[in-house]
Parts: sequence; structure tokens; C-alpha cells
Amino acid sequence: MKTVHTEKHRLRASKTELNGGQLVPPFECPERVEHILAELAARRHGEIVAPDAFGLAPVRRIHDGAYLDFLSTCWEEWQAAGYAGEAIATTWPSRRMPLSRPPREIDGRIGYYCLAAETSISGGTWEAAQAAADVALTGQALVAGGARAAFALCRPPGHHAAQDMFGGYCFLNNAAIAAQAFRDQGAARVAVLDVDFHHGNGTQAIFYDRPDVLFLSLHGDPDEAFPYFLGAADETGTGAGEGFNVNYPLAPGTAYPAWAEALENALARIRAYGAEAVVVSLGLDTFKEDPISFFKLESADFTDYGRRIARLGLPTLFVLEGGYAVAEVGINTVNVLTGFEE
Ligand code: Q9C
Ligand code: ZN
Repeated sequence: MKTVHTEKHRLRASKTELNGGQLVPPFECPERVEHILAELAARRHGEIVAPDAFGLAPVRRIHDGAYLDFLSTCWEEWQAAGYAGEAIATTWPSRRMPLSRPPREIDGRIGYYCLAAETSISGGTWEAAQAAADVALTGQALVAGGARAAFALCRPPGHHAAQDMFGGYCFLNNAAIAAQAFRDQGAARVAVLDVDFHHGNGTQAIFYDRPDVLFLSLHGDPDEAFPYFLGAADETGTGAGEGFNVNYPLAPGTAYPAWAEALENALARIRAYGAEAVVVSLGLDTFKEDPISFFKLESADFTDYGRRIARLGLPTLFVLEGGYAVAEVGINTVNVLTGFEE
């Protein structure tokens, strides 16, 4: 399958992540992509193609206009405020405070649109996020045009980003934007299968009241893992979307047998649903050596689950999400893709 990639991901290069009370170099770093590209080349895996420019119209199908305005001007406003560091939220509309309006001043506005403080915004973030959406949309166009599968090498990732919220290293929800594009081009039912270690809270929120996009996520139990406040098994959708959201929260230490059992359950749900296309939110942070996660998958397990996803027999778009064991992220990514193609 083809890989869609652009050097513009490098524009997302913040210097700081708030971790354990310290500002550290971000786990979500440009080197992740370099390792994936090197492994794709070493194993002669398919062609690398550049994205087309789709503009903001398909992004606006998912994200609120005021949120996009905020993202596009946040860094300039932060600098205009005279701050020396990168833009980091410190104040949120929390319990017993109305969520009704974004404040004018940038410290308030960034808190309004933010879900977690680890993610700093700096120069280039908005441009890189737009480029990642173009990468996803280009992969979607390849699959809609008849390719069995494509790999969108998106960076920054997207699945924590909701209609009007960034955080968890995510700004635009690349997978949701691609799923919506399948719908807008005529697919009646689309499934989004999220195998990143973390719950895809943004994707869940975006499609929660809709029956036309089935969302399924295997992830660290939110009682123990980020994003903590969404991802429980009893979140099944609302209104017309009731029954079309499926969460598999899994315990610390989960290894491949239990993970694969949840995956097979999810794949059976996708078959029963009658999806016409599948978007896979492909996070590699389920790996046993991931520095911020607690599952125990081995590199060979990634090949195996790529094979299992292929057995759906559906047009499939892989969209890169997380994965922070940088030295192995390329091997594990390409294992999924080659397993799928066996
Ligand atoms: N400082 C994705 O995998 N919590 N995002 C960080 C370590 C946020 C992960 C904890 C994790 C976000 C796309
Ligand atoms: Zn993750």
C-alpha cells in the first residue's frame, strides 16, 4: 500500500511537554516519523506519495469554526501577550463553572479549548496540523479511488481532538476528518477502529450521537490512564447513535491474548454493522516498551493484528496516532502494514 507523507510534520516541533511537574522534550517528536520512514525504506514497503491540499472545508465538517480560528491565531496571540515560553493552558472551565463562552484573553481562551496541559502550542503547530489533515484526506482519496488500503503518516496525531478541543498531542482529528470524507463521498456506514493505547475521546465525542459512523476503541482503562474522563465500557452512544460506540477498557499489564480477544470482538461488531470502509487509528503505544503506556504487546503481535484487520476484507485507511518507543515505532508500524498485506 502507499504511504502518504510530507516534511511539513516537522513544523510541529514544540520544545516542551508538562510531565510530572517538569517541562520536558515532548514524547510526540519529529523523530517518530523518521524511524517509520527508515523502516518503510529498509523493507521496501510501497511508494511514498505527497499529500494534496484540501483546504479547510473537509476539516470544518468535523471542527467548529471558532476553534479553528483559535488554533490559527493562538501562537501569535501568546507572543503578543509577551510570554517567553510556549503556549500552555493553566485554567479550565471546571465543575460549577459555565462552559458557555470562550473568554477574549488568550490565557482564558486556550483553557476553554484545551483538554490537558501537557500539550504546548508553538510556531508551526497550526500549519503542521493542517498538513496532517491533508495527509489523512489524501489517504482517504486513494482508498475511495479503489486502493485496498493506504497509510496516512499523520503527525501531529488526532484522536484526542474533539469538535472544539485540543490536547493529548492532538489538534485536528485526522481519522474523523477522513471518516467523514468517506461518508460525504457516499459510503453509508464507516467504522473507526482505534487501536492506540489511549482512548480516542475526540473521535468518540464527534460521532457519539451518530449511527452512520461506528466507533470502537481498545485502550488502557480510563480509571488508570489518560484521558481519564472518557472511555468506559458503558459509553455506548446517545440518541440515534445509541449502540454505535464500543469501548474496550483494558487493565494495566494487558498482553496480546487478552488484547487480541477484544480486537476480535471489535472486528465482529464491524462485520455485523456492515461498514463499507474502515479507518484504523493506528497508535503503536500498546508496545511493551512504550514509555507512557502499560500494555505488553511484542513486535510480532503487531504483524498478527495487521493480518486480523485484513480479514475484514474492507477498504482500509490506516492513520498514524501515538507510539513513543521511538526506536521501535518504525518496526511496529511496518509490521502492522505488512501483516495486513500478507
Ligand atoms: N506526560 C496519543 O497517544 N499524557 N496521545 C501524557 C506523559 C498524554 C497521548 C503523560 C498522553 C497523550 C496520540
Ligand atoms: Zn496514544
